[in-house]
Amino acid sequence: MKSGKFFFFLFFLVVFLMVSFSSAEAVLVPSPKKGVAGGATPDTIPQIQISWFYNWAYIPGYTNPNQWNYDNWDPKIWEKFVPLFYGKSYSSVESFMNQICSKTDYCNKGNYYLVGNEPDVDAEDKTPGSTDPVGDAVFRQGEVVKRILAKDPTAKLIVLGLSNGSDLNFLKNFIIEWKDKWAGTEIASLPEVIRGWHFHWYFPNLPFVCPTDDSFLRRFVATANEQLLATFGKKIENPELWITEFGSLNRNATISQLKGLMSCLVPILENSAVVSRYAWFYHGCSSTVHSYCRTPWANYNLFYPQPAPLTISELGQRYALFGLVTPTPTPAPQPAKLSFKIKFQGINNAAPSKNVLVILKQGGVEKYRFAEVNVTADSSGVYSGLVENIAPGTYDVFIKGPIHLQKKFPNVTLNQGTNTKDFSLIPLKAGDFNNDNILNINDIASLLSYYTALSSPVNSQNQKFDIEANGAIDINDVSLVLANYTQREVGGE
Ligand SMILES: [Ca+2]
Ligand SMILES: [Ca+2]
Repeated sequence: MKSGKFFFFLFFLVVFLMVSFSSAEAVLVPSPKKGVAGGATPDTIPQIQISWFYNWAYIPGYTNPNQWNYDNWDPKIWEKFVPLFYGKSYSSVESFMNQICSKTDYCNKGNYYLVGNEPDVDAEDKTPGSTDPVGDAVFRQGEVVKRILAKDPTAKLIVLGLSNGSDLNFLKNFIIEWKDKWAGTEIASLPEVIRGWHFHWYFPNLPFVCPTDDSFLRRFVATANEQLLATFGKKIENPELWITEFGSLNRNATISQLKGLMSCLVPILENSAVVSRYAWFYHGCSSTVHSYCRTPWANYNLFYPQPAPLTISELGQRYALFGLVTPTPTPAPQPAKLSFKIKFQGINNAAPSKNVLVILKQGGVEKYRFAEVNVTADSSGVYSGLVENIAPGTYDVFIKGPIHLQKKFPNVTLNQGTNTKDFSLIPLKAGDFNNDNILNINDIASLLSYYTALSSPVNSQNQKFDIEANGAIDINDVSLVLANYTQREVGGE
């Protein structure tokens, strides 16, 4: 082989090996922490490989950035979206919540809401010229929190949204002033009302100096808990920290520098034990509407600013490769078991075991039929049995004894694993000797044919007519059945 051909061969061999090795690896998925600030869509989410996004409370695509409108939202978006409420927009939170709760499945599911966006920055959440931004934030974010909780008491609230996590005085004063401002109200105890904090982490100066660890982030969380403890006497257990914007808005930064910043920050955020989520700023959007979109895309957008459909930028392609993890296999749902107790009319002792029929229905449709379920009695005649391998859910349970009419136990919820249900309060009615689930003259006639003496000893022929299982066919057996025979035909349930 000439050397030229050999290298050609070697080249293809290497390519072949790379392809085979990479295809053998498990497909990676975005970590649950990884997100983006901005209006992601079902089209752009898989391109940048994110698990969540938020967008300052208006619709993706920014057709009208000042209006909430979830009418046209793909329901899938709610698996990734977290609403954010500006403090300054607190008066419209109620109508926003009405839309979320009436048009989506997000409400009252223990989902997250972000509160506040840069209360320390003029024209963001800070009124320009305000002399008391902390007091303003305490008041406005408190008003937001109250309105969210009024519609969704299960809401997990992530508050504050400072533009810079090094402003620990703002954080401390926010906690102190919250106590003064909201004392005696339903949101008085800040550590019990919120789940955690969010802030932004920006690197404005070139060249970027990459932090070596997450100490900056841990300091914020530790300071928050120290101040909560000092002010309220309690802290938040495992408080969440969301970095709701990170990156650089330096317009002189090259793509290469921004990629470098990304390469440095994403692993720190991903590996930090105190960080719950992070979101790169900025997703990218239509060039015609939002001011962010009109800046040169190379600064920080993950998608070129242009009308939809958006095209992923070089930076977006880079972000897609970060923060990927091996998917944790979702455990197969464990089936349900139903361990039940049941009582048969007439039996109050440790009578012999029986085989019963157990049927499970949903909406009148039979889902499971267990033809011969062995049940055994305790000393007071309460029988126990078990049926297994049932998909968790809510069922109507029907149980029929060999000589007892079928009984319905409605709306029995079965969860994964063993479910213990006591159906023994009302016994199954005796007397269906031919096991057709109807008590009628045929059953009465056959019983009477064996009731030939005041007390006939039980043998293999007549045993089933000894309802009480006391060893004899007697007046007690007959009177039980006759008492049940209230009409021409008594059917099981
Ligand atoms: Ca019958
Ligand atoms: Ca008897």
